[in-house]
Amino acid sequence: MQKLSEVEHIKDNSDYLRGSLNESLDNRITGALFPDDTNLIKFHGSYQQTDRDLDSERKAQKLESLFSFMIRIRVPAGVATPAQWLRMDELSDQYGNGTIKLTTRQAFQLHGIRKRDLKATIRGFNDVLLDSIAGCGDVNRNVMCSPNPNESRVHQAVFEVGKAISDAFTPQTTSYYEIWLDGEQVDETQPFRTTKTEGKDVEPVYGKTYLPRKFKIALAVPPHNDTDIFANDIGLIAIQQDGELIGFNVTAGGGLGMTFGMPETYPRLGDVLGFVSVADTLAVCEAIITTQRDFGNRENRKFSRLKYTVDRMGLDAFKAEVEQRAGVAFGAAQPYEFTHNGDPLGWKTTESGKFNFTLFVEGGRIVDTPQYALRTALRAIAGIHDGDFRLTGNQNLVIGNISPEKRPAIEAIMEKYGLLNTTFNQTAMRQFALACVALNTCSQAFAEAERYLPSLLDKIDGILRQTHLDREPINIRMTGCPNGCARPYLAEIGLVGKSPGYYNLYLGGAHDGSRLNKLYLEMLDEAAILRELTPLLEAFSRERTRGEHFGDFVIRKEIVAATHHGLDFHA
Ligand code: SRM
Ligand code: SF4
Repeated sequence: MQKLSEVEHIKDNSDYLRGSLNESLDNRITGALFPDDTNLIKFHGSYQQTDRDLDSERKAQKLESLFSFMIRIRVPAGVATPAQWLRMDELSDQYGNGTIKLTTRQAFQLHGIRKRDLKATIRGFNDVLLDSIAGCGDVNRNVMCSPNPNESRVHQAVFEVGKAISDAFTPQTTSYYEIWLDGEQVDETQPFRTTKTEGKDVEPVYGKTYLPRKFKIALAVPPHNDTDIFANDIGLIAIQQDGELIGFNVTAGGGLGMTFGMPETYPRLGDVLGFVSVADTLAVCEAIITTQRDFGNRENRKFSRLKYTVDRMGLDAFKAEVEQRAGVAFGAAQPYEFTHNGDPLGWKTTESGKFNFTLFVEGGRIVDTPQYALRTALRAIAGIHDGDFRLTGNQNLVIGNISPEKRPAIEAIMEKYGLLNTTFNQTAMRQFALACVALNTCSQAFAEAERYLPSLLDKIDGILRQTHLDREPINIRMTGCPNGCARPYLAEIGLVGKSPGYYNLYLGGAHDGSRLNKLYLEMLDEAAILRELTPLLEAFSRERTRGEHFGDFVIRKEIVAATHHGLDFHA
């Protein structure tokens, strides 16, 4: 019998995620919630945070920390309408810190919202049919999908499967509507469905204690691994025949978080279980989710992710359990090839003769600065756009489905505000770079990431130009802690914050996201990072074989050993 963790008791006693959230929200004495509710609000898509830049100053003045909330708004498969974009833009000013964050899982985040404004903010995006249920918490999160659904018929079909998965595994509790919108589900046009039986909430898939831990699903259409499917609890690799989607190779057990000093925790790539048809996909996903629900560790949250369940059960036993629950036998995995895990930037024509423009967004942050009025530009585009917006899994933005009639006007706005210049005139490494939020809002951050990486890249750009590697797409990713939110362990160059100003350097990830990297050196400051990277990049430029990627080069040269499984990550 497992000794359940504290969070399990909080979920169990919460009456389907209500807890005392209403009382917490009404309490005017503090800007914070009651402690248990800080856990429950995650399931509603929000985190209580403090402004870490101000924490010590406020403490010195014996003031309460400056509490505010981050809200993560789900955007299934990353597709948003211009009206939704405009509303996010408006809410970020009205209640947030004037910025919108495009996350590494194709969602929106608003930061800096005061407790008193939470309801108004949620109402604000509910009006345009967006919600934040399951943005965070021990449930299936925002489902990721290759962000160009209209690029081909297969993309469109994969997008439909992604939507169906998202709908099937959205929590069904009425508490979200009750707490934030003062009622139960208003009508069936609302963003997600709720279920009651005999007047009581039910969660047909999750049960009242939901999953042991967060759960993530992504779909990808080869050759683009732009959703980094191997980092997900479930990954679905689209398999096509004669231009039609026939099914998916299913992966299970991916996840990247680890804790420094605890080698029993490790990043792990999903294993390919086998092939399933489109018709069986939902049943197989449900079987994986319920296997994790019933077999996952509910005692110690450090070991609760599916990756540890798979390694504890053994892959064969896990697969057999899934097949038995789904009533589906996996077929042999079908051949596929990924070539990269970044976003191809710039213009693309869709099969129906419209246009997609993938815009580079540094750190995924939509903000106006004196030099670059990105938020203003996108507001202007949303005001006239007749297509949609697709958030990518690499913190970029596709202005999608632009009609030939609208393209000149949209292009003129992009030209006026410098969007074309930012997208095209960068080193390829910067275009591929990812950085997590880290300071000043993330409670877990040991070091800077999003606020610092651009200035580090300014210096690395110099080395790239000298070594003629400025057009070489080497992927670099930085996080402020080992949790892995910018997927640094899948990067060719991974930098993971250890303490303020110091990073561990990981090398040897595959360019297509199919191999983890390995720790090369610990506790490097900026000078040391540049000192270490310079000779490696020089050697790469001189000695690489034709078409060889940097991640493969450092392994061939035995600078680091290849990591074949999460269990070897620390070896
Ligand atoms: Fe993450 C926790 C931000 C993608 C692994 N993540 C957090 C929190 C909520 C910090 C916290 O627990 O207090 C961060 C909020 C910071 C802030 O101020 O906004 C945070 N994670 C993010 C985002 C916004 C990073 C970004 O810059 O884009 C991404 C939001 C995605 C979304 O829309 O849902 C984000 N996080 C990821 C990913 C990447 C992915 O899913 O592809 C990972 C690695 C994959 C994985 O899940 O293993 C990731 N985040 C974590 C973990 C480690 C989980 C683990 O198994 O150990 C934590 C900490 C935790 O869960 O205890 C975490
Ligand atoms: Fe915060 Fe760490 Fe995630 Fe970065 S990787 S957002 S520092 S939890």
